[in-house]
Amino acid sequence: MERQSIILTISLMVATLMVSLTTNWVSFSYKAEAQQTASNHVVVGGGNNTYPFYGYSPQQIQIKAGSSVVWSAPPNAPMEPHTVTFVINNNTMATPDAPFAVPSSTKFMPLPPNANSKPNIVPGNNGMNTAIVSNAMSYSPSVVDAKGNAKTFPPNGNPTLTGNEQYVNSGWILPKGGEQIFPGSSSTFTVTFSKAGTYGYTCTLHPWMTGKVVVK
Ligand SMILES: [Cu+2]
Repeated sequence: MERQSIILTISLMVATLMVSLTTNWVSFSYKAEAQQTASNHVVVGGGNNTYPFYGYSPQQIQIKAGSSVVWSAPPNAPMEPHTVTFVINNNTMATPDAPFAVPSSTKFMPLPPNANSKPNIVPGNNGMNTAIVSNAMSYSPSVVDAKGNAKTFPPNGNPTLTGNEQYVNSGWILPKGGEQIFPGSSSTFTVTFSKAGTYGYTCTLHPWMTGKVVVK
């Protein structure tokens, strides 16, 4: 064999070995990552301050009827709030800010006093003014039942989704410690699914974030 072709053969062997090592390493690290999340656990958000992650991982999860899914914000993630919000009836979608009608006699007082703040009030019908305020149904753990009754509940309320609800919202989910900065928020949210079906959910703050729970 000529010297050049020997060098070429050796180079090819080294290249093949490197490709094979790299492939094994990639599949090994992928498996290691996949094993980090339990089958009923979904990570909400994450990343770092330079590259925050806007999403749920895994994006789709499959469970058995009667079991629960736990969502949580990873520790050390940016203090960026997210929600896990099931909007079964599209009319119940809650925006972060919403208009409310108040009697014209009602005055809004700034808190703290003398703060540089002013409610956004526009004239409405029938002697009512309209104030634009933050919407508790978007920020807080809340549910709209089958009859349309809306109520908020404390963080970690662990609601059960029977399939008849129109709207179920986790409220703000933040990394541990976030509840001190944003009272009423939580680092985890658990929902029990009693009935088979496919349940899509979204984040009220970032509507492009979507996930799915398949209950068999
Ligand atoms: Cu979000």
